[in-house]
Amino acid sequence: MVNRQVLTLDEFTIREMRAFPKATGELAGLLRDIGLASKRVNVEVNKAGLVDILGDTGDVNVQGEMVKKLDDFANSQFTGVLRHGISCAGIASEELDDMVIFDNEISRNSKYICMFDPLDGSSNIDVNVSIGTIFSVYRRVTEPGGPVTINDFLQPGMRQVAAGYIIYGSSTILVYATKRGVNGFTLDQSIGEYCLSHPGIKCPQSGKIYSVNHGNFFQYSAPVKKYIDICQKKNKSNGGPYTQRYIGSMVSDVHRNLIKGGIFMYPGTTDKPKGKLRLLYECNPLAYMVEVAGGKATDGTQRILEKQPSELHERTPLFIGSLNMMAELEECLGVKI
Ligand code: AHM
Ligand code: MG
Repeated sequence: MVNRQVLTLDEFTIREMRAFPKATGELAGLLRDIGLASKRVNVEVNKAGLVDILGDTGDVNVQGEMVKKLDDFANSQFTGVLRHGISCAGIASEELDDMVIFDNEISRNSKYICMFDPLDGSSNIDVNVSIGTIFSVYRRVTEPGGPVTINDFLQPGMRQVAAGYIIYGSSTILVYATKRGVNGFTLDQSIGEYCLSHPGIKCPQSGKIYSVNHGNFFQYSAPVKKYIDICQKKNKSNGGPYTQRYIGSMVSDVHRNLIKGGIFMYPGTTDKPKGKLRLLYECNPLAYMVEVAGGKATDGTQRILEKQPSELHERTPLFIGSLNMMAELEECLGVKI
């Protein structure tokens, strides 16, 4: 039986907005636009095996990675919907070299900008493993009325107004956070609506799952190796050994750890001291969500959300998850953040 009593995403965001008498409804509109784009992507993800949308486009993106056709499709859906919406003045995407300024009357007067990774976990597209979209919303620092500038995008993560992700998995779920909390909405395919299914998500303080790419083990620093060692040891005080889970779609790994408790790590390696993940499109939004839910996110030396970005496609090491596991990690790293 489908429960028709639950709130839809729109109903929920409008109710939230009513708590702020000065709210204009722009943020609710922006979240609705993101929801709409994600439903279109969801349709394509679900039939990906049937149509010629898998595989590579033959292009290489700004990160030096092969662009998958579905990546490209997702990127154009999110960009298009936000461009034609009434709440967003410009976007930056992991798939595009530069920011896109929406140069029309309505967009110029909008107060938000949005950044996204249109399809995270692209290497999993061809093999039916969960993938997702990650997004991040900031209030612009330039005055509405004119075009956005790079300064609107290079803001520290703590200035996010909202952040979220959509996972196209065993079911499709949209989870987003504002400073008021983190809430999850499962797509009811029969009515085409996201319905509130995970209200008030809190990240458990302790967990038993650690997620890391073990293939890179010998390239990690000695303190990171030491922490992985602790994760694998029998340990009465922390319930170890922990279970290792690594999907290779960060959005799914972090979602699972957010619900069940756990830690996700993408440390720097000797080859790539800043790791692989992008600060603006991947780390900031997830760090914001996990912090609102009561967890923690650092790069091993400072809070992710306090990092001042210097370029759109900047990378950073990432450690994110349950408070007690993050504390254990910090002990190994010899820092207190
Ligand atoms: P992508 O945005 O190109 O998909 O890359 C990011 C993904 C993350 O989702 C995932 O955690 C990581 O890459 C996996 O990388 P690796 O295969 O090096 O462990
Ligand atoms: Mg990604």
